[in-house]
Amino acid sequence: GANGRDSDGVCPATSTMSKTEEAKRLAGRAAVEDHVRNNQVLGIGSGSTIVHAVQRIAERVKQESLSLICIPTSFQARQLILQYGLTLSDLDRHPEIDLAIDGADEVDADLNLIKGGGGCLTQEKIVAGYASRFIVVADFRKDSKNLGEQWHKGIPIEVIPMAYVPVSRAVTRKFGGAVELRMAVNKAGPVVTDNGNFILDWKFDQVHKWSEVNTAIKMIPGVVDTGLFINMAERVYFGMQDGSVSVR
Ligand code: ABF
Repeated sequence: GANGRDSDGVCPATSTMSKTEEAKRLAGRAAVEDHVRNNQVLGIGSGSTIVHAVQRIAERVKQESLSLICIPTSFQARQLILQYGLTLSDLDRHPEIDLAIDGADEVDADLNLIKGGGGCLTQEKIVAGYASRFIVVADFRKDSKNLGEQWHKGIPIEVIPMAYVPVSRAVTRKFGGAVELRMAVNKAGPVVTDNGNFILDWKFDQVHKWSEVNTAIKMIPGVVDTGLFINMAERVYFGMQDGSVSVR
């Protein structure tokens, strides 16, 4: 998938759709069914689950002659919008979004999220932040009680490249744990975001007050944004293993 981590060890070409992929599909389609309406400005998230939502949006645009405008959260989302023939726009022309739909890496009991496993957190947070409503689509693996119980790769933090060392030190000094610079899959260099920045993955070692931690990390000079989405999601659609969709 776009994030290179959705394969479940099952090859889609040779098997039926995996349980996880089917769960993503159910969640993505259900959210579009319930919330997309004519004349909306939509925020389009990133990752592998959102692909299914975009497919359903494109079907409905055709079948119901919907008039929709799509604002991407990443280069991937932009390509997806274009590939499915949807109307691409931006926040200059549409600074108010009616509905943003996006994936997540983990969702806790209060609908706080970890995002950015795929690297697109900053634009995702901007789009979600200027949307009247923010709906998340995910498979059953993302459902969690406390952050960190399901997602073990830490909290992504987008940083200005020149500051990644002092930011790493400031985060561990204040909040403990360990910080890693995210490297490209071939280890040839760091991952570079759509905004030309680096990503730190902060592996925290205790449960924190996430709202406070998020604010404090954002205040560290050099930090662009964090993958903590606190109090932003209105509803989360989980595709379940039994083929149902659970809405929280
Ligand atoms: C992006 O893709 C990220 O914020 C999040 O990490 C991830 C979700 O992707 P997937 O749907 O592939 O799990 O939205």
